[in-house]
Amino acid sequence: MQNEALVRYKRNPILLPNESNWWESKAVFNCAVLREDNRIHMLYRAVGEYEKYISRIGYATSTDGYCFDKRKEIAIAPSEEYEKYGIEDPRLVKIGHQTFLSYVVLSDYVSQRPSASTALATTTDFNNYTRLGIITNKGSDNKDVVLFPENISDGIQNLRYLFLHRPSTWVGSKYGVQRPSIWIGEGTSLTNFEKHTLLIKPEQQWEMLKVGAGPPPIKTKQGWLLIYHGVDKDHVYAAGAALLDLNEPTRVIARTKRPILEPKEPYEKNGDVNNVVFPTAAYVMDGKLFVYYGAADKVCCLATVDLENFLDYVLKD
Ligand code: BMA
Repeated sequence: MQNEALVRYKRNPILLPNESNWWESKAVFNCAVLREDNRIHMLYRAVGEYEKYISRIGYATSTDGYCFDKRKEIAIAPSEEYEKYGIEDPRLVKIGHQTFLSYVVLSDYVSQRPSASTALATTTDFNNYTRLGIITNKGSDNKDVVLFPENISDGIQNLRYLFLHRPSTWVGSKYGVQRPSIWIGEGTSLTNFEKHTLLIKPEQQWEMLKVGAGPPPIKTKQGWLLIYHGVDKDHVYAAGAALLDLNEPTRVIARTKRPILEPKEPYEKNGDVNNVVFPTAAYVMDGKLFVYYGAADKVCCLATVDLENFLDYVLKD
């Protein structure tokens, strides 16, 4: 396999800011995508000014996964006190028949200083969204929260809900990790995760500063496929991948040593935040893995790869 495991779509970026639509005039990036039958739904983060830098969420739809049509109106605007400074980086997942959206909120929910938490909402039609509130622990400065698309049985008791999260304040000897890392949370309901296990911490140079989950994990024969981002000492954001045990996802089976994607193209190197590839959505269609990522906090992009080849690569790297 070549240097990077993922192959960029030739016609990237797939989504650009729209100068004539005020709320998405500056940047559209870090999208959530959900594939349902013949329709692909996308929710993306949009910025329309740099003074307050408040993010809103837009909606787009596609039939092939490459070409998306944006809806003109805002899909979700901050309305709750805890969303006061914006809603960012949505992630979509379907559990059973229900569609869930986890998203970062910036507010002074924790202190006078805006800090990050993650909230949850549901939707049945991508027009109306029911808010379920904040699901991360108070004070954990928590982003990159993704739910597993199904519950896992512990073999004895009830089904467990699982999610991945990145509590930035959970560092130091008490937590057994020196840098913000990916944790796996388990709970009996989606709004109450009581058990937390450290899953992935920085190991390679390219992820030395911190790591965070990307898209919700994808179930494959070889395990749960997790794509994540890592940040190096120069604040370059690159992507890696790991496989988690299907029955016991707290167990990491494999993990790439090298980035599967790193900033190379001009649209990844130059934008509102330079040198960023930030994967936030993925699915498999006809044996092909589609990975959507934000580039330089400015635009949405796509990279693909044959799933079987990619899984072999993750197991070998
Ligand atoms: C992270 C998040 C993302 C952003 C990335 C790179 O902390 O804020 O929304 O894309 O930084 O700036």
